Amino acid sequence: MNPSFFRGLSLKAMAGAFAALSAFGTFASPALAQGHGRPGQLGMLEPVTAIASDMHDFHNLLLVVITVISVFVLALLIYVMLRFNEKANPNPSRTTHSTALEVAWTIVPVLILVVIAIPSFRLLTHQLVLPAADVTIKVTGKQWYWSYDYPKDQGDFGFDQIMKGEKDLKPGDLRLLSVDNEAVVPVNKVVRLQVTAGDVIHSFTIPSFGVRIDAVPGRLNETWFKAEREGLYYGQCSKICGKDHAYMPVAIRVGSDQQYQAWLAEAKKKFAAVPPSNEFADNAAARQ
Ligand SMILES: [Cu+2]
Repeated sequence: MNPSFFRGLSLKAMAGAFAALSAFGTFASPALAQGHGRPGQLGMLEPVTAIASDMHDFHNLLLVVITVISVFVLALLIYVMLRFNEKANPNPSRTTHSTALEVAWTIVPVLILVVIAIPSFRLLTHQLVLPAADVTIKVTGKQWYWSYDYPKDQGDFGFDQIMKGEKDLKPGDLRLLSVDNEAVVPVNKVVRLQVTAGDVIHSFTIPSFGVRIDAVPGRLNETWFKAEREGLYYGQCSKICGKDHAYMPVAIRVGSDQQYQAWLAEAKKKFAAVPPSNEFADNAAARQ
């Protein structure tokens, strides 16, 4: 499905109209855009891909739906307590069936679920149908770090990404998030991620991209993202994988084409001595 069609539909308008209702509004101001959380921050990290912003719109739509339902049920409960308690209503009605009411309380929830299902399945399709990729990267989760492999057309090298310890932190670094080797990708390009694991199940997650996919030993999972803004984006392993689960952050820098090419040239030399830890899987084979 055409992504602009996907984004253009009324979901955004509906969610936007009700965003004021959202106590955890995700419409952060652009000045606060960054790929990691701030102290005291409410809500989610600012999205930098179409999928991530669609996810936030969907979240806001659901927030409206559940708020309206909860308020409605609460109002009904209060009304019943006040209007039909023993004192106010000493002679209760003997009614046991109301066809109209029963039809209504079946149809209305079905319609609500349909309203939720349409954008939900559209979003899932958008995530699961991979567009033609400009860059493919393989990511391998290990206890307790990530390895990246860039295939032949990108220079044929691989490296490990390990969290910086407290004593290695420099000014500007983030505790528990900064790493020794950031992975770099180009802005506004479709990046296909092939994700697997070398030991136990991990989960590769970058909230700003709307990306979260399990890294499973012996299985190659695929996902994609197209980051629309340059910056340094962080994530963390999101599947309990062992004692250092909390210490295997993900750090991906989105740069311009020139920055990406410059980094590739440098990385090719820097990581030449380190042979790729995993053979790059053939994509066609992986899809079968
Ligand atoms: Cu992990």
